[in-house]
This record gives sequence, C-alpha cells and structure tokens, in this order.
Amino acid sequence: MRKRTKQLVSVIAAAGLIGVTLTGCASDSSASNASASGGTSGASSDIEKAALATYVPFGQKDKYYMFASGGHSGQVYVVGVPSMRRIRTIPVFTPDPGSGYGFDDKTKAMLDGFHWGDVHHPALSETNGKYDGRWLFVNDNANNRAAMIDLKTFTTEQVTKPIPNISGPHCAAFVTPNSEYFMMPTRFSVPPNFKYSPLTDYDKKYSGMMAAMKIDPKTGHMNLGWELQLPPWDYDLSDEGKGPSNGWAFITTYNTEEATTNLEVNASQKDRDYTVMVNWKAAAKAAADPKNTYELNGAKVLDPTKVPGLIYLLPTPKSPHGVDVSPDGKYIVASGKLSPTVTVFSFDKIQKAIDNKDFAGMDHGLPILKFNDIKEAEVNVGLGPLHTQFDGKGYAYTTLFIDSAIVKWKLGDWKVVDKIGVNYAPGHSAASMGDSAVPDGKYLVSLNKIAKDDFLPVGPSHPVAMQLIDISGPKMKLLYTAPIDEEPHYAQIAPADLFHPINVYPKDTSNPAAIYNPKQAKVVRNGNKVEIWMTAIRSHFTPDNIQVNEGDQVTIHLTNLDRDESIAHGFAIESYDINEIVEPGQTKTFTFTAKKAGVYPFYCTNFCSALHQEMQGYLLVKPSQQ
Ligand code: CUK
Ligand code: CUA
Repeated sequence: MRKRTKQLVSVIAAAGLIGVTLTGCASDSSASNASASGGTSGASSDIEKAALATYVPFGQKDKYYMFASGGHSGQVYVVGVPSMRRIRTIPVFTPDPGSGYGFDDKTKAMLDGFHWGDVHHPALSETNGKYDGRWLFVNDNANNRAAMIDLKTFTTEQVTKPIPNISGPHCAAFVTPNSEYFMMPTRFSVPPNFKYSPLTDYDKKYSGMMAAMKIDPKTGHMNLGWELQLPPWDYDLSDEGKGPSNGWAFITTYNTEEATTNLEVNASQKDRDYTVMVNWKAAAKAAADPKNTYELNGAKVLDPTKVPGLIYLLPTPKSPHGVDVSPDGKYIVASGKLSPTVTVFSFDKIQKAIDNKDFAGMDHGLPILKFNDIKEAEVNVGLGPLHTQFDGKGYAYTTLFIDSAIVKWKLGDWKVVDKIGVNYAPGHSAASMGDSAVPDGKYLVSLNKIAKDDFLPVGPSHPVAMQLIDISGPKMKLLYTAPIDEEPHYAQIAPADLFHPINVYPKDTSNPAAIYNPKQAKVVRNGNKVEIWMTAIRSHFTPDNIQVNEGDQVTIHLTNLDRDESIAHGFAIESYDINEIVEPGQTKTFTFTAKKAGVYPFYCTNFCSALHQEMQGYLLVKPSQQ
C-alpha cells in the first residue's frame, strides 16, 4: 500500500495537483481497476479523477489493446487503454531496423521493393461478430495491398502483392462477421490496372471495384477471391452488416457527379450521393459460377448489372464519408460531411423496399431505392459529421470534424443527448469493442487530426492527438490526451484478455534454416554462394569470424538460442546497411552480396546482457584478384 501511495502522489503531482488531499486514494481499489465510471472516489476535482482513471501503476497492465493505423507511416501502433501509452509499433508496409523488418529475406520479399504504405482502417478478425484476437488486417491505400498481422507474435505475417483492378482501397476495410473476407473496395475509379485512357473516356473506360480477399480460416492469409465491378464513382468507406443485415456490405460514395478535375467543387454538386449496398454473400455465391464472371488481369470479376440483386443504391446526403452499422445490425448510419446531419437507414425498410421492387430509377444499371421509403431518421448532429461508433447501450457517437466535437445521440429517438469538445478536428473515433456486435460502452478514443497547442512544440507539425473519453456514464468525460505519430485514421479497441502473444518462438526442427546447437554451426560454399548457419546466445555468435570473397552472395541463417522472453539479439554488419533482429527462439535468413572487400566488424545491436558489447565478430571479405 505504501508503494501505491507514493505512485499516486507522483501521478497527482504530474497532473499539477500537488497539495490536494489524498485521503482515501491509497486504500481504494487500485487506480487501474477504476472502471471507466467509478473507482475515483478519493478524487475531488475532475482533473484528479481523470488522472486516477487513466493511471496504471507499475505491476499492473492496461485493460485494453488499441490497434491504431499509422496512416502514411505504413505502420500500426499498439496502445494500452486507459493509460494511452504506446507499447509497440508494428511495421507493416515500411522497413524497420528496430525489429529487422524488411531486412531479412522473408519480409524483404513481402515488401517487394516498396518503402511505404498508407494504412487507414485496421480490422480485427471476428468470430460470430466478436473480435477473436487472432489477426489484424490492414489496407494500403497507396499501393493497393492488404496485410495481416499475426497477434500471436504482433508481427506482420503477410503483405499481399498489389491487387489488380482496384485503386486506393481507402474504402477498406471490414472483416465479415466470421472472418470469411476482408473487403477492399476502391477509392478512385481508374481504367483496370491503370491502363492509359484519356479522361474524356472516364464514363466508359474507368470503373470502381471491390476486391473480396478470402481469408484462410486456419492461417489468416488472404487470397483474392473475386471482384465486383462498381460504377465510376469515388468510394469512401464501408462497413459490414451484422445480425439481420449480416451478408450485406455498405459502401459510401462521393463524386457520383463523375468529375475528373476540381473535385472539391465539381464533386459537391448533387444533393445526394449514394450508400452502395452489396449483397456479398450472394456475390460470393455468384462468383463461384464461371458463367457469371469475366477475367480481368487475373481476377474473376462480377458485373452487377448482369447478376441482379447484388447491389442497391441508397440515396445519401451529401458527399457521405463514414458509414456505420449499429451493433444489432438494424440501422445503417451514413454521415454527409457537407450536411449537418447523419442519415439513418432502416435495414428492415430497405428489405421491404427491395421486396416491393419500388425503385426510384436506375443509375448505371443499378436500382435506386427511394430515400423516403428507407430512411429511419435524420439526426441533427452538427457540422462535419464523419464517423459513428456505438456503445451497445443504445447510443451512438459521431465525430464532428468542423465543430471539433463528439456528439452522443440515442438510437430510437434520434436525439442528441450530449456533446464534448475535443482538440481538434476528429476524424474517426474508436469505441471499446466498437465495431463488434457487442460494444462494451466503456471508452471512446477520439482520433484528432490537428493538435496545435496540446503538447510541447516540436516544429511546424505537431503530433496528432488521441483523446480518451469515458463513455460509461450519461455524460462523456475527457480523461487523457496522448500524442502519436502520423496518423491514426482509425483504431479498434479490444479487451486485453483476448490476446495471448507468445514469449518465445517454438523450436522448429523441421526448418532447414534453424539449428539449435552452436556445434551445428557451419559454412557451406557452393560456387560464389556462401551459406552460413549461425547461432546467437548471450553473448556470442557462432561462428564469429566469417571469411568470404569479394562478390560472394552470402546467406546467413541466424537462430537465437536464448529462450528467455525479451532476450533478442541483433546482427549488424558495419558499412553493409544490414541490421537483423532475432527474437528468442527465432530463426531468420538474410542475404547480401559481399560487395566491399575489407574487414567489417559485425555486432549485436540489441542490448542483451552485461557482455552485450562483447557480442561481436568480423566479416573478412578477400579482394578478388584482378
Ligand atoms: S478516413 Cu475518415 S477521417 Cu477512415 Cu481514411 Cu481518416
Ligand atoms: Cu546479443 Cu546484444
């Protein structure tokens, strides 16, 4: 208890509150056990309460993992909630010497020469509409790729090759409720595979596309299943149906004006664009029959005008951005970024309208439903609504980009009940378990775009801010503001007990690259190819001197024999632009050409023991005789 009192004193001091009475704090249930609503009874001011509600003392852990996109950093951030401490950065589309990602043969091949990606929407794998803690999927808006992070190791296990025919899959991603698919609808309309066509041919030669990435239920690896051709519009975001609407996907459009220049004016002409509603289960079925698809750059593509019933258009005001399905699957909430309202559609009414075939007409051969038939409500939320989350208790939370606020409103009576200011300009927010069928209504994190005066200045560009909000009571309470690098567009938050990462890589005696005894270390030469099986263990590499000839192609299989968690070894060769990291028990293979003759020390880059500095050796590269 004594220790805890001290810790509490220091957090309160950190919050600038020295001098306040601490009676009751230390003997209360621990700060991190403070639920989002309670457990702060010893605190008197709001700041004090907020400090206690977010402080996680040494020896205790956060209650949730948050997985936030790293935007154009090409990474994913792992953040503990409620402390909001960043606990890991997972490189996905970007090389990272800190973990050796992109340096070994496997991850180098995964990155395939690319140096970055644009991660927007992380999506956890699901079973029965609930996060299952197995995998995290992300999109790359810039290079049309998808990636899978294995949550046993918190490392990227797959980066796909660019998917044909899609362009900037900003609209991704959602995972279907049983992780059947990771859907990647495109943002831009382009001629398939970027084939040159003048913009005057936009309406004929350009098209949108949704790629359905089939997820292997055992490994989490994705393969392109099929694609669905879409009209030449821009597509913004998507969400999957749940419960009654399971099997459907909802995708917002903008630029149904089909402008190719000056979009900020030309794509804002119409009062309504669409939410495109896709029957993905029917599409998957149809795609299985070859007579329904055509081949396009190696993809099986469905034309929705040839297979009726796959797509319906829901008129949606006005340049909608986000679309979110309520946890019970009954309502579809679309946010018109140029309108001060969100539009709520009733899935029930949509089904009735489809059954009655009561259409307002067709656009690009696709039936348009009548707005008034399917609209449940228009909720007056405020300026610049972008994205909506839910708490599972009947409330929705919409970010207002222009108002710099989050509004809470009630499903069913469609009234705003609370509003909280954030600093500044929130894009998405993420609620705890918010995209699942069972949000738990504890926390909401506002992912703000512009920080300005939140943190110590670090030059013209400030860190963006993530703000933790307690949503467990009737009023939202701001708890904490944390800086983060560019740029968490979106995040998902799941309870910590869902995840069981490994501590040590299991022995794999079937892996020809792995050896588990320094005595098995060897150097095998085959022409100008040199293959080295090497071990690392505190504090020695075997072998620690390597002799090769200038121009040799050198492959090193490095196994970390240490089996204690956290004992990783590094392997850097001076002047060779190589750094590898092997986790406990792990084997990695990396290849380089011994281009420079001479003597180059190699050494362990990861501090591993008191004799870490002794963990070194020499690469001797013999000059070629000329
Ligand atoms: S987006 Cu809407 S604010 Cu989901 Cu890429 Cu960034
Ligand atoms: Cu091994 Cu430092």
